[in-house]
Amino acid sequence: MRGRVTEILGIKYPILQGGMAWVSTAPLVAAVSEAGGLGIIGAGGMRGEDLQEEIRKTKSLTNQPFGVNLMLLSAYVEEQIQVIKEEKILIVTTGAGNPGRLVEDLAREGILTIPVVSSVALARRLVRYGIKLIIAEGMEAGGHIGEITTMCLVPQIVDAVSPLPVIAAGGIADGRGMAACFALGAEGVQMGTRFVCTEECEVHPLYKEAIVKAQDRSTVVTGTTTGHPVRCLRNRLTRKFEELETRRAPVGEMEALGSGRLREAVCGNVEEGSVMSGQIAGLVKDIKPVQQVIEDIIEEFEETIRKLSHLVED
Ligand code: TUI
Repeated sequence: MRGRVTEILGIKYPILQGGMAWVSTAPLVAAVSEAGGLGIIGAGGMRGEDLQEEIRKTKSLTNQPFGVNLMLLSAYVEEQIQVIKEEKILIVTTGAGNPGRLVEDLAREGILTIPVVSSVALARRLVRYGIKLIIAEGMEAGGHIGEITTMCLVPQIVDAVSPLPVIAAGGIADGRGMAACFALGAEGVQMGTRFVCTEECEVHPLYKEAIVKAQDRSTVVTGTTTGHPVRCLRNRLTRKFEELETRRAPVGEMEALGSGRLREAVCGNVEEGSVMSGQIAGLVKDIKPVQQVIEDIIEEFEETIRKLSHLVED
C-alpha cells in the first residue's frame, strides 16, 4: 500500500503494533515488522540493560524497521533513551506524557519521535517541536487512556496538525475499523489488543484467553480518581479498585494496589493482575499468527473501501 505513513517509516502496510510494556517483546515486534507492519518494543518500566537485550534480540529476528515505545512516567526513561541512541533505533513512540524537547533531542540523532496523544491541545503543542507524524489514541484503547473517543479525536487532530499525517489508535482490530479511521482522515492505524492475541505474543495463554472470551462490556476504567485512568478487563482486581474508589480511599492506597499488576497479569494471574485491554476485545475471537492478522486486515480494509465506493456514482 502506498501512502505517506509507509513511505516515512519504510514499511509495506500502514499498520503499527502499539508498544505495550511486558507484552510487546522481541518475538511479537519482529513478527509484525516481518509481516510488513511496524513492530514496537514496549520499554515500559524496563531498566536500560534489559531494553538493550530486547532490542538486540529483535535485531537478531528481523532486518526490517522496528521502533521502541517510551512510557514517559517510567523512572528509567533517561537510561532507556541512552540505549536507544547507542543501538541506533530510528523510530520512537511516546505515551503517557508530553515528550516536548525530547522530540528535538532525538531528531539531532536522526531519530523520528511519534508521540501518542489523547487531546488536541497536546497535538498542537507538539507540532511546534517539529514532529513529522502523530498517533491519535481514543479512550477505547487499553491501558492508560485519555477522555475522547477515537471517532471524535481523530478528525479533530487531523485538522489541528494538518498537513501532518495522523495514525489512529484505540478501538481498531479489523479492516472495517481501519477503513473507518481512514474515512476520518487517518493515514495509518495502531493496534494493541489485536496483536496480544497472536501466536507470537509472549504473554501467558490465560491473558490471551481472557481477551478472546471478552464481550463488548468486559472492560472497565479504574484510576479515574487518581488521575491515571487505566482500561483493563473486569476481574477481582478491578472490583477491589471500585471498592476503594467508592469509599474515596487515599491515592497512595490505590497506587499501592496497582503497582506491578500488569506484569502479574502477563505472567498468568488474570484475576489479581491488571489485564490491560481495549474495548475492541469483544471483536477479537481467535489467536492467529501475526502475518495472518495483518493479511486479513488489509484484505478486509480493501474490500470495505471497494464496497463503499459503490455508494457514489462516477
Ligand atoms: O500510554 C499509553 N498506554 C499505557 S501507559 C501504561 S503504564 C501506566 N500504568 C498505570 C498508570 C499510568 C501508566 C499503560 N498503558 N497510551 C498512550 C497514551 N498516552 N494514552 C494517553 C496518553 C497521554 C496522556 C497524557 C499522552 C500525553 C498526555 O499528556 C499529558 C500532558 O502533559 O499534556
